[in-house]
Formats: sequence, structure tokens, C-alpha cells
Amino acid sequence: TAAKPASRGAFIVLEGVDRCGKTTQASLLIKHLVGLGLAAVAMRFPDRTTMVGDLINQYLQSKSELDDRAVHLLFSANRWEAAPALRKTLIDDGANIICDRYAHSGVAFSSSKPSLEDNLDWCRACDVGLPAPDAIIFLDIAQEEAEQRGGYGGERYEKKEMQQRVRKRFSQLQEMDEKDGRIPWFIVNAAQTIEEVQIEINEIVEKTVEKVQSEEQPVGLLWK
Ligand code: FDM
Repeated sequence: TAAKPASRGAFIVLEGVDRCGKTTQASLLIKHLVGLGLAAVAMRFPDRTTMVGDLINQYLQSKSELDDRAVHLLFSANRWEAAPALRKTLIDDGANIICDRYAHSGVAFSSSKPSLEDNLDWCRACDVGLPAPDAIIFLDIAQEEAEQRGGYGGERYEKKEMQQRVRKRFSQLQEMDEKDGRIPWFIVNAAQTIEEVQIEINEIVEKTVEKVQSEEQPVGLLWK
């Protein structure tokens, strides 16, 4: 059996609206951490490679129609099915996880739909108890600036109106987390150059990794 690592890995989530540069920054961050000799694993949600993920993918590409609550639960199930592997990576392997979107995207997007806009609590409920991020890095960019970066793609939520509502929801979720005091948010100005954004993210992540290693806190339970 493999020796238990000295400490668990940090669970870092990158969030933001479309075109904020999340995916680019996630892969640069992995390279940076590996360069520092730290184990780092990339994850993303939705994970379209699973059976649940395939249903989500068909929905996002408008190849199927689903009730708003049903698809919200699929996004949540897609996280729950990954949770054991996520915990194993953090705890047994002691590797850091860099995750492109997680539960906050789940709540922000679903609760931006008319049928769910007064149901924030319902939207959060199915993600309660998932492994909690040690930090949320929110890549912040003005709507107009995001749009100048090449417009939106053709998927279901890639529309101006929706993106504006999602952005507001993210701030609301940030406020709720800050009141609760357990999951720290870091807002990075994503209108800067790739290199400038990268420098800020690296610093936040290095500090978070150090904190997780020195405090020896177990992986938290989201919103519990
Ligand atoms: N999205 C993502 C949700 O609606 N709920 C979720 O739980 C998650 C993780 O899916 F519009 C939305 C956000 C985005 C779409 O995401 C696909 P990617 O990052 O573009 O693949």
C-alpha cells in the first residue's frame, strides 16, 4: 500500500462568466504548480464524459429538452458521482485539484432561469455536503468586455441576458459565503492580460496550498 501523504491537497475552484478566461488560466495554473514540484490535477464541471454528463451535454447543445429542475439535479449528480474520486485525489494522493466550475456555477445558472429565480435555497440544497472548495477564484470581467472577446458560442446559456443574470447571482453567492465565513472568495480582474491574471492566481493558490498544508483541516462539507 502507498504511504499516506504528509498533507491533503487543496481544492481550488475557478468560477466566472463565459469568456472570462477560466479554462486558459486553469491549464496555466496546473503547469505552474507542477513546475513548483506540487502534484496538481485538473477537473471540470460539467464532466461530459460520464453517462450523466452525456445527458447534460445533449441538453446544453439543445439536442434534448429537460425540465429546469431535472437538469439542475443532473448537474448536481454529475458532481456527486465525481465526489469519491475528488476526495481520494485530495486525501489519499495528497494532490491539489484545480477545478473549472463547480457548485456555484450550478446554483448561479439554474437560479437565473425564470422558473427557479425565487428558489435559491432549493438550488443549493442538492449540493449541500459535497467536498467544499478551499478557495474560489472568481475571474471578474465586465459584460461588454467579455462580449468583445469573440462573442458567444452556440450553447444554450451563451446569451447576453442569461449571462447578465448569472453574474448577479455569483455576487449574491459570494455574499452568502462571506457571511458564512468558511469558503474564501478571491476576485481577480480578468480584463488584465493573460500574464497579469496568471500572476495573481498563482499567488492566491500558493497561499491557499500553504494554508491547507499548515492548518491540517479535513476537506470541508459544502454549505453544511
Ligand atoms: N453549468 C455548469 C450549469 O448550468 N450548471 C452547473 O452545475 C455547471 C457546472 O453549463 F453555461 C453551465 C455553465 C455553462 C455550461 O459549461 C457549460 P462549460 O464550462 O462551458 O463546459
